[in-house]
Amino acid sequence: MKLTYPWTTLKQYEDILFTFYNGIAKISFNRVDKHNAFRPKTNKEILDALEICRENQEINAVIITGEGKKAFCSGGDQEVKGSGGYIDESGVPRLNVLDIHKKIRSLPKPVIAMVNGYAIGGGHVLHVVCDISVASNTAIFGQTGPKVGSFDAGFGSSYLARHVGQKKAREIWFTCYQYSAYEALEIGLVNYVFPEDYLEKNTVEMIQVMMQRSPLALRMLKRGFNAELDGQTGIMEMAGDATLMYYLMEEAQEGKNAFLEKRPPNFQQYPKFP
Ligand code: S0N
Repeated sequence: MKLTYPWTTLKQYEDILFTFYNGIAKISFNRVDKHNAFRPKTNKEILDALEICRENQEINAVIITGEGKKAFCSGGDQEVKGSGGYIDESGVPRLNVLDIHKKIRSLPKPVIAMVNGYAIGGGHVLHVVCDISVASNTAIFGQTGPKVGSFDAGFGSSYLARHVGQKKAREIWFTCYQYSAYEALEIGLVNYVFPEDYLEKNTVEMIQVMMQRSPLALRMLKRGFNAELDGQTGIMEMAGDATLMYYLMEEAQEGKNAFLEKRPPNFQQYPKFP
């Protein structure tokens, strides 16, 4: 029997569930009849939920998962794929899953992919961009792009190669093979494999350990891990957080106070660490 927690709804959506338990937000794809494939609306809802995760002080970490027993996410909904992207209600083709990749990497809190079944295509890329991936023993991983007429040459390939190495990443994309949870574990694609019924329990317990650590330390570590791959954007994110910490120091307060008090600032009173 699946062990779960008393999650409460944070906000109602059509394509996802967005729930909360004990400092953790959970975003679940809820398109079970399509193996949790995403359409533009799904991605828009996830972007909204992730923004709430960023702003809400009670949320320390985020789980991304899929409803049902079969799929985490099977990627872009092939039924709404047009030329130029996935067609939304307005008829405009979009590739807005890329905004989710950026948002997950930018979110100053840990994001954990809890892979409960198929993580395929764009669904596979989603777990790749998360900070940590845990899988049930029933999970199946793989890309399908070159089989169905798409590819992700962004994080879906470059960051994947950082996890599993260049040769394996090319194999994953060029062949579109599918990999079991234990194969994924062996090649460094996931952090842990748990029995299906214990997936949520063990994931939450792992996050509870992270929640005992300093949030600002985790935030700066995430920035550091990202900066190396993200170039100037990654440096900007890390620099932004360095500025945040500087603002918290008396030395920075002195500059502002001196300006408001119409006096020269006295920065010499603060230590210069060697
Ligand atoms: C997952 C698979 C292997 C499972 O096979 P299984 O168990 O045999 O189940 P099925 O009978 O195939 O599926 C059950 C029902 O679910 C529907 N369904 C499954 N996947 C999708 C899907 N992606 N879109 C729409 N419907 C889906 C099935 O049709 C079936 O429904 P019924 O019962 O009514 O027939 C297998 O399902 C599979 O291979 N699925 C397709 C996986 C796939 O190719 N996904 C798309 C991959 N491409 C992307 O994700 C594109 C990513 C992308 O677009 C992108 C790239 C770069 C930059 C940006 C983007 C972007 O997305 O914006």
